Amino acid sequence: MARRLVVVGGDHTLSYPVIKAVAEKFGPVVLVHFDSHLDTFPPMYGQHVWHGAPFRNCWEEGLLAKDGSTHIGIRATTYSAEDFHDSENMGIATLTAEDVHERGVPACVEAVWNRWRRSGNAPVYLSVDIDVLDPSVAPGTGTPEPRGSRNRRTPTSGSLALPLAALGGSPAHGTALPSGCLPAQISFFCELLILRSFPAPVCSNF
Ligand SMILES: [Mn+2]
Repeated sequence: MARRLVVVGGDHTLSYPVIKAVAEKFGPVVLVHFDSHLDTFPPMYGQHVWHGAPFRNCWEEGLLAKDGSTHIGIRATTYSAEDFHDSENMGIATLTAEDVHERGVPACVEAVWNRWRRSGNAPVYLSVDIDVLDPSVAPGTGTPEPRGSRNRRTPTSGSLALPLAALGGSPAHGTALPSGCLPAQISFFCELLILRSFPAPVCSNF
């Protein structure tokens, strides 16, 4: 039976120590990363560890599998022309929000799955940043980005409805925190991935 670790809460800085702990036990992880931002950015104001850099921190320490990781839902402005290039060099492919919209969820799941297979059964770290959703349905975040996913999909079963209901942003940044039904499209996406049963630890950071 697959071993699973679920981490709820915190900002993305948290993914760095969690992946470090997982990779030390199970080996380098494949990242399945839902976010409007890459979060592979270089140091900001001299700060090496910050919420925009967890996956760079991991890559620098060899905690990510050399290939097979994917960002999903990316649409935010980047800081430099090098940002996508950097991320690609870390072995992480990008499905933008536009890609998901144009190609559809099942095709994107297939792409993520096929990329994971290239890793040779690496453990999977699945991370969902609330700002992957459109701020019209999930405004409670410090880094809202327009043109995100809304509420177009209905989950096919309830298996992920509970953890996703716990999704929350920053109360200081909005009063209308997402309810359990709003992250439905991500739920659908995650379910398709998890129901295919990655034969390896799946770690989630919502
Ligand atoms: Mn983000």
